[in-house]
Amino acid sequence: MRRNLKTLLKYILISSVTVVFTVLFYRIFKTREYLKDNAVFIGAQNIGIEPLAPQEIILVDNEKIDWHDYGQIKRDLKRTGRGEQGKPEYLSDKENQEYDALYKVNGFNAALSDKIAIDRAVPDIRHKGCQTKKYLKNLPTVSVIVPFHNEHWTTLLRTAASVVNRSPPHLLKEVILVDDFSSKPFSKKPLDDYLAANLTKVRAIHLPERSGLIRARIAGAKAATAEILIFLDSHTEANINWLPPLLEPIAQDYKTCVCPFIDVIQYETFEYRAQDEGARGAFDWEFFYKRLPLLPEDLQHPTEPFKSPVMAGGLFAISTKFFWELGGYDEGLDIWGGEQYELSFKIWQCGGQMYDAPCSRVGHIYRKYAPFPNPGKGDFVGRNYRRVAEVWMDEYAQYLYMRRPHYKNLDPGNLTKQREIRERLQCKPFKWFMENIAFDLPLKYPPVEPGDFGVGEIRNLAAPELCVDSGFKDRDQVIAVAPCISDSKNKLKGEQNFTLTWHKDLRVKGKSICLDVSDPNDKADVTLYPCHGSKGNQYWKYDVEKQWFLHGGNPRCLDCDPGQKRLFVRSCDENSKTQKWRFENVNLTMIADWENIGIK
Ligand code: UD2
Ligand code: MN
Repeated sequence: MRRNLKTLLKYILISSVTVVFTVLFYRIFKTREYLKDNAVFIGAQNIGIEPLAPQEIILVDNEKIDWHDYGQIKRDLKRTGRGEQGKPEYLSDKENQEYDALYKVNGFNAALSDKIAIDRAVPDIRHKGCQTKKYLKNLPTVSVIVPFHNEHWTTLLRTAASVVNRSPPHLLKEVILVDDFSSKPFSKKPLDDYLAANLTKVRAIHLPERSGLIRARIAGAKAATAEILIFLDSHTEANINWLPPLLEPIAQDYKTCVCPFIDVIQYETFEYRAQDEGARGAFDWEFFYKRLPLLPEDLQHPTEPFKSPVMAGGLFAISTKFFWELGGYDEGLDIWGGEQYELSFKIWQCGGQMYDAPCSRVGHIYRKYAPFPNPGKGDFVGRNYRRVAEVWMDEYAQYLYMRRPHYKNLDPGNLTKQREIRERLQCKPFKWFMENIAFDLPLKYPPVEPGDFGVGEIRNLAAPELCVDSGFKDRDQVIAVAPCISDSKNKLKGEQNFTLTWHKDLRVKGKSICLDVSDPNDKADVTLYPCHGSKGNQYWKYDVEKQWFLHGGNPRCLDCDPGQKRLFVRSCDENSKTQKWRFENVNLTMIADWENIGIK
């Protein structure tokens, strides 16, 4: 009996020990697997792969910390002087002598830049929620790459200094300035010497020939040694705590590209301010960079990264691994332009994703004009666009060619390598990108422009001798009604031809000046203003049944006072005859399809 009990106890003991060990082994094994999958980016080598208690490691992996450098923030706040805190600054009369010469070669007020400290403080204009946001404790290391061609020396150095001063030192491995065959004297030895003496993490690579910004970035990326590549323009300023929000999404999934919010450094005064509250990157069918509104779900989480169809181009973070898996940039892209679309399309179509991170902000000088002469390369922008369109855009390329027929005659060069990349990575069709990522782009930028909803004179029903007349006026001027020209035998003067375009604005025919109402009060004046093709003050809808011209989202009706010849908008009234208008030619089919054309 006793023996039996003893055997039973022994048996229980052995089995429980086995169970405990199996569970423990399984957990260690799983953790190792987890670490292996993420090892490249969570820096597993730093935290040690031999876990004592596996649960703790997982905790460490997901641990988030406050990355703010409060010492630096405090020092910055105390700074006073010219252009400090991103305040607008001006040159004195005496200093003005250099203004013109430096403006001409830079396209911005470089003389003023020289009066502002290289390490000036910029204002913290992030969303308030960013101040308390925490990010993963284990973040990957960074190489910052800055291509430059004839950048002015103080804006270049300010770019480098802002990165060094506002990045956690153990994350920032190096800053590589890639000198794209600049001819300004400072770009050579003086720059190297300055960096060696003052900014030791920063070095310059001098390219032996003009390579253009795309190949300059590739050269920088080849020299880079960190896990993440961050590209910046050479006239930027990194803002408070800019790095962690860019890195965390990549640490979580290496096939992710993250862009900061790009703030505006005003080209005249160097004032630092926000561009807007954020938007998704897009393009029109001439390949001008455009922006689409945030989606409702994005607006709900103002400090969270949101998906963006295309990047602006100059400022973004990407893992070194993913960048090279994608084949880097197309080396056939020359000088400037198109690479932002190439990389964006590639990222999305080939299994990656792209985000904008609202809590990471970097200022950029948008030049007043591009000061660099064409380096004798003809229409390099057109050729670049053609390369990108041919490789990535499938049947959608035609919409570009429709607007720029001469692209069809440009020789894009050899595309074999690029097509191979698309094939090898089994990238999705452009149609997939348009339907899933840039799904709202065609509403604002239709591949084929719809016609007009209506065109012609706008005649009042209560006073049928009167028509809306813009009177050859210009921006901000109030317009009225006047005797209809078409009735007159002796050729009255007036401007009474209008188009209700697919943009849902009412334009003076043949001009890009629109009927605009900004006053919210009753009987508000109608003025003229350059068409901006977006909702609000310039939105007009024609109601065929009621013969109303409805203005704005909270509609009021176009109305007039025939006695005073005044034109205005006021609340719609079914019984008012002065609110009824006959629009000369309306496209009834298009009007019936109102909701599906242009903006909603
Ligand atoms: C935008 C992008 C820019 C790039 C460009 C399209 C932003 C803020 N800027 O124009 O990064 O994507 O669209 O290609 O998103 N550079 C060279 N070699 C050259 C020409 C330029 O190194 O032959 C440098 C230049 O000094 C600068 C960078 O490339 O650092 C971008 O050029 P940019 O500032 O003239 O372009 P930007 O901002 O007008
Ligand atoms: Mn730039």
